[in-house]
Amino acid sequence: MAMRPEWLDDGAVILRGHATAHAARMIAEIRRIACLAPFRRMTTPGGGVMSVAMTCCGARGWCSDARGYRYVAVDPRTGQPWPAMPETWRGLAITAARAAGYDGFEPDSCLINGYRPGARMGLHQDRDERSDAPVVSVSFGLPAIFQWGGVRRTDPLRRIPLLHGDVVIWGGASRYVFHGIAPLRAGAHAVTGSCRYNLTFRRTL
Ligand code: MD6
Ligand code: FE
Repeated sequence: MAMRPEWLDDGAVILRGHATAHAARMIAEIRRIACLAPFRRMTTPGGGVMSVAMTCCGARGWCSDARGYRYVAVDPRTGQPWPAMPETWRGLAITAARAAGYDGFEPDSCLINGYRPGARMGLHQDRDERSDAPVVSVSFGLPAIFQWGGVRRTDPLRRIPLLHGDVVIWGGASRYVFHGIAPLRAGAHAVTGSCRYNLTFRRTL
C-alpha cells in the first residue's frame, strides 16, 4: 500500500495501515510459528517476569534470562532452531524500510510479542543488535499507546497510538531512542480477540 509516511522523529516514520491487507494471513502464521516455538514470558536479569509473551522466528531470536539479553540461534525452550521467517514477512519488512528511506534492509530476526490486557513494555532502548540497521515494527489487534522519548531515559515522552496494521520504522538518529508500550487496555478486536501482536524485524549481526 503506497501511503504517505507519517513523520515520527528524525529517522523514524509510521506507515499507517501498511500491513492491514496482510493481517489475517500473518496472524495465522503467528499461530503456526507459536506451535513450533511457543509464546513464553521471559525472566529479566533483575529477576522479574515480563508481562508480554514472546516468541521469535528467523536465524536468531531474542532471549532474556537471569544472565542478560542476547540473540541466540536455538530456542532455549525447545532446543530447536527458531522457525523460519516467512518470506512474505521478510518482503513486507524490506518494502516498509525502503518506504522509510532505508534501502538494503536485510532482517535476520523477527521478535513476536503477544500482549493481553494489562501487559506493558517498560521504557527501553533496542541495543542488543550488533547492527545499527533500522527496526521495522508491525502491530496487529488491540490498539496500544506507544511511548516515544529521546536518547536519554529522562527525555519527555510522547504517546502515539498504534493500531491494527500500523508499521513503524526507525533507524538513523532515532535508532537508540527510549520507547515503551503503556499497559494494554482491555477490548475485543475482530481479528485477534483480546490480544495485541507486535512483530519487530531486526538485523542482529
Ligand atoms: C511493541 N515494540 O510495539 C514493542 N522496539 O509492542 C518495541 O519495543 C520496539 O516496536 C524497537 C523497534 C520497534 C518496536
Ligand atoms: Fe523496543
